Amino acid sequence: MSTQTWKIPDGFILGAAASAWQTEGWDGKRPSQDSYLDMWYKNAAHIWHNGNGPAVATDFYNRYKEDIGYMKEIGLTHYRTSINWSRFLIDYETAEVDEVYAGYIDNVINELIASGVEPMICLEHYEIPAALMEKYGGWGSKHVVDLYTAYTEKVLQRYGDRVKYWFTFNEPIVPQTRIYLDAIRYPYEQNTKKWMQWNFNKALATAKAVQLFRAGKAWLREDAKIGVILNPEVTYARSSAQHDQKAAHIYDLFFNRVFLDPCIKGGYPEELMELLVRHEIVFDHDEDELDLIKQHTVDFAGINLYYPCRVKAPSRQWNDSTPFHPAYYYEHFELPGRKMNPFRGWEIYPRIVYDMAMRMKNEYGNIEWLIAENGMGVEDEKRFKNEDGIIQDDYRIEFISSHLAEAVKGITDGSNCKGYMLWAFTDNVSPMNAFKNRYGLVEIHLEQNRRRALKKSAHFYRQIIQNRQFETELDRLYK
Ligand code: BGP
Repeated sequence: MSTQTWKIPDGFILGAAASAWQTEGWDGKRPSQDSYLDMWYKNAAHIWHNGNGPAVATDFYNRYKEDIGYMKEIGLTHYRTSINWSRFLIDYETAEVDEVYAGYIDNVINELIASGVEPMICLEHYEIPAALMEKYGGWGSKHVVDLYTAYTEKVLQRYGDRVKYWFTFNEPIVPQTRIYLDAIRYPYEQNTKKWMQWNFNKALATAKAVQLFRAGKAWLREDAKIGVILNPEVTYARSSAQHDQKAAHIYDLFFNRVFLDPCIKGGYPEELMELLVRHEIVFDHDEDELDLIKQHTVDFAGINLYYPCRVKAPSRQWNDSTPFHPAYYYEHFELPGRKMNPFRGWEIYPRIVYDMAMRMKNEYGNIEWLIAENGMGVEDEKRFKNEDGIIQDDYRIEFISSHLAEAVKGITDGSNCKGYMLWAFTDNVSPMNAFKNRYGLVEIHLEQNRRRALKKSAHFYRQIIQNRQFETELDRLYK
């Protein structure tokens, strides 16, 4: 079989990602420090795979030195995780810091740097304090935006001297889409207007964090940058027909441009605003807030890319008594013959990376960006073990190489893509699918006290990082 060799540009980041709540576990956490995720898990543990959840997770809180040792062994250039807002503070109103947890974050950052792995820190990966959900309705409240800004200030003051890459949120659209659009997460309320308010308030919180960042340069490394991690779904219409194109266009406005535009361009698309007016879901805002968003766009963007989104014009009748949902304008479409990851139910289509690269170049001012997550979750990986007990995850190796190849193509064609972060470094806890689909370069043995073991993909990743090149099989490329 013929192969193609891909060269990785100098300075290109090759790292891995995770988050606080998906790895740390609750050891040492005070009873008053539940996050939204902790509250959801406590209220509905029965829907979490085999009852696993954030309570122990990977026990990174106690085992970070061991894990960072593996990062060093693999040679990761960067590791991205989050700070758990709900644990970082003792009092969310006064932003009083929990010195024990803050000391642990100090240790993690220092250990990473000492191991030659550059930390990237995200300020919110769904870890809003449960108390703020209960008291103020979470991100629906402008007061919560201010509390987040006060938390951000404490974090930047404390770690700004050592961390170059900062992110305001990971996938800010996701919690409210699951909670208020689809109503599949606690507290199970379908409310499209609240969904839109959360979207706006998180864009506003990003702008406020950027404002603080620019004003607080004294605490920061000279080369520090602040960005946001978004998960725009690369959206393809079923056909070239106008009705299908319209479905894709509107999907893109509601689910992608709703964050891409305010965070990168500083404002909302007019067409989106018209749709919000038409369906009576305009968010509560004033001119000063819009101006703040306009003046404080991010330095760079993290983009999480897993699967393509395919849509077609809706064929069903909308029931008049059903409140508005963007699905009024589209239906999902399954491409016949598509390649699937059946465990996660996501189509595999590496071309999304190239198409996103071109979009960032052509529509978003060729802003600096990186693939902040990409990876493949597979169930029951034990069946792929060889006689030495090492998981032979060739499917993951193929997944990584085919997506990375599309990134290299995008760079060749002028996109400002600066790196690739694999999801995830170790197996970890997914929302509800906790430890079901395994994503890691490093296996976590749940039955053996969470013992760690490198998978075949970890060795492959180490080689890519060392050699700065890799190969793909030509006939597997996506045209
Ligand atoms: C992203 C999240 C991650 C991670 C990943 C894999 O959306 O940022 O936190 O969970 O998806 O998805 P899942 O865990 O649902 O399989």
